[in-house]
Amino acid sequence: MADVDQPVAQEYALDRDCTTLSRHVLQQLQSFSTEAQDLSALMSRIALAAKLISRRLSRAGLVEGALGFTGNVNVQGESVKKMDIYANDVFISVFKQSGLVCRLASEEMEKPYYIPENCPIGRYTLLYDPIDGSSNVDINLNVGAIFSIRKQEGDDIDGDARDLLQNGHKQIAAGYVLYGPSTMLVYSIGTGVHSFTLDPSLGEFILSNENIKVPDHGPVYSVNEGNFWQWDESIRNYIRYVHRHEGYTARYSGALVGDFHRILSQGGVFLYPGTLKKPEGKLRLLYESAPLAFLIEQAGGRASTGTQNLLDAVPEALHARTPLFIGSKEDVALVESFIQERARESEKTVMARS
Ligand code: AHM
Ligand code: MG
Repeated sequence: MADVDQPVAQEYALDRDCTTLSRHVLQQLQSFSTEAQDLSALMSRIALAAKLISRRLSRAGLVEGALGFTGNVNVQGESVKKMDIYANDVFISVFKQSGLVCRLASEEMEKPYYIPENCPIGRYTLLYDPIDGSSNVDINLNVGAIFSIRKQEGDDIDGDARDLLQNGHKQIAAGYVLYGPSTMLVYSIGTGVHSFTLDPSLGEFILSNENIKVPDHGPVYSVNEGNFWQWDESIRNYIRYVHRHEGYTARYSGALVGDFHRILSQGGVFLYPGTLKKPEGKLRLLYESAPLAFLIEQAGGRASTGTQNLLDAVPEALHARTPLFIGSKEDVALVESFIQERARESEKTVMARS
C-alpha cells in the first residue's frame, strides 16, 4: 500500500537539502534588508573559505608543502605551520572584491589586514583563527577555525583598530568550522545556534541541526591536566573534586573547536585557566574565546573568565588572552565557585595578617 505521508516526507527532505547557509541566514532574520543580505553574503564567503581549507586538509598528506612548519614565529611567539598561513590567506582572498569586509584580524597577523576597495561599503570586520589546534594538523586529527563579525565603529584613520577593543556583546555573528570526519559549520547571528554539514557531492553546507541547546550539566571536563603544577589552587581543587566524584569523564583533543563541539552536544565544561607561564591562559579573547562565548550563550550555556562573564571582558590589545571556562551553566558555575572560595580564603588570610 502506498505511504500517504511519503510526499510530505520527500518535500521536507528536499527543503532541508536546499537549506544552505546563505538561505538560512535570510530565514533567521526574516528580512531582505541590506544588513540581512550582507550577513547572508558574509556567511557564504566564510563557507567558501571553509570548503577550500577542507579540501586542502583532506589531501594534506599527498600535497607538496601542505604539512610542517614554515620556520617563522607569529606575533604570539608560536611556531607557524604552513597550513596556518594557507588558511589565513584563504580568508583574505575570499573577501577581496566582496564589498563586505573592510578589515580582517587574525591570530596570524600582528595588525589588521585592510581591503581598501571594500571599505567604502563594507563596514564589517572579520576576526578569525584560521586553524585552531594546529598541532593536530600533521597527525591528521581534527582541527577547526573560529570566526567573529563586528561592525566597524568610527573611521579608524590611524589603522590601529582601537574600536575592536570592546566587549563580546559587540559581535553580530560568530561561529566555527570543525574539520573532522565530516566538515561542519556552526554559527549564530543572535537567533540561536545552528549547524551545517558539508556535503562533498554538492559542495554545499546543508542544515543539520537548528536551535542547538547545551545541557545544563554534562559529564565532560576538558582541560590539559599536564598544566596541573602551573595552576592556581582553586583550579586544582576543582580538578580534585571531579576526580573524587562519580559521573565525570575527561576528554581533551588539543583543539578547542573539537572539544567545544563535544561539550555543546553532550554538556560539560572546557577549561583553559591561567598558568605560571601564561597567567592569562593561552586563548585569545577576540577571535577564540569571545566567539565561542557568543555561541554558548545562544545555546543556553555560559562562558566565564573565572571572575566575570566572558562576554563582558574588554581586551587591552588585539591579541589579548584570557582564562576560559565554557560550557554547561551548572558546570561553569561550579568552577567559578571554587575560584570564589579560594579568593575568600586568601582575603581572610590577608586580613588575619594585618
Ligand atoms: P592554536 O590556535 O595556536 O592552535 O592554539 C589554540 C589551541 C586550542 O585549540 C587548544 O585548546 C589549545 O591551544 C591547546 O593548548 P595546549 O597544548 O596548551 O593544551
Ligand atoms: Mg590557531
